[in-house]
Amino acid sequence: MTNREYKSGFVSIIGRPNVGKSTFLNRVIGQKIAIMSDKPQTTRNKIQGVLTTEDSQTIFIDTPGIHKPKHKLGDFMMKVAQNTLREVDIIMFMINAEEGYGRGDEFIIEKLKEVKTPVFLVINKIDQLHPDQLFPLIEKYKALYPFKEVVPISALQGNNIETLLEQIKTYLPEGPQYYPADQVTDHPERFIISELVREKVLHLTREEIPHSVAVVIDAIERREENASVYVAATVIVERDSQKGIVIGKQGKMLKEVGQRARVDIEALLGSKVFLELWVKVQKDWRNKMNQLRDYGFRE
Ligand code: GDP
Ligand code: K
Ligand code: MG
Repeated sequence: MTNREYKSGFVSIIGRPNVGKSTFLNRVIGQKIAIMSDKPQTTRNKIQGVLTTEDSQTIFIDTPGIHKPKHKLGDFMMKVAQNTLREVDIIMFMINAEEGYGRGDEFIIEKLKEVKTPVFLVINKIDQLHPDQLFPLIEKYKALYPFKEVVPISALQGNNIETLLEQIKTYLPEGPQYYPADQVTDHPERFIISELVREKVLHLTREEIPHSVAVVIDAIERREENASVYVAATVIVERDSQKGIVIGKQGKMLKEVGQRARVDIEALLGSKVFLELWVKVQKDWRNKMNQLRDYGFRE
């Protein structure tokens, strides 16, 4: 494997609920799912899976706000969604062959018109369709948007998946292998939650806290008794003076950070959230994190 020929990049899978996004990912990735990234373009996005082959690595990412219209998502999430669509290498727009065009699709196609990223139309569940019905469906969608590729698949039965992966590869730029081939996921929401808290700290403290501030999620626990989620997080700064700023007078700043972050986390999880925040000074935090990462530690 020469580095020169290696291809890698990011693919955002969007589509209405139940079109088969998870089924597709499970088929393609199986257990080999990763969730953490240092790459600026993927922060604030949930990494759903990393597919590593001899000559390519495809990182599938979730785009909050595009396929979750049920939740009332804040400006932040919508901004995230739009930026994501701009920054990925390929957008996979998945539809359900059985259902045809629907209102959720209309919303998504409007968003697609605002970006230049190549878009694939992936028609899933073709096992449920008579072949005669496929062509009119393709024509219908082609009239709505200039898709770069149209690929009918069955994520459940595995039909045409290899073709789709080959097509994806042809659109990926040359690039490095970002992730070790064997990384597995832990809690998929962890990373977004830490970024939501971090964003509030940066926003509310303005320029006083450097961007290197880190947020580590200590716990995410579902509490069945009151249908809520308990989240504990630690804001890690590098100096005592920064700790004072983040906590604020009589804890006012930290309280404000917590309140704002909680609202966004509730929108993200679609559930009531209790958020507990701590602040810790840890000198040389960044270097230590980098060392830990070499051993496979994930934030
Ligand atoms: P998501 O909400 O987009 O992630 O959709 P899921 O992957 O959870 O799939 C929703 C339902 O569609 C599940 O019951 C899947 O088993 C089913 N499904 C997914 N792909 C296919 C397919 O190719 N054919 C058929 N017949 N069912 C599928
Ligand atoms: K890239
Ligand atoms: Mg799903």
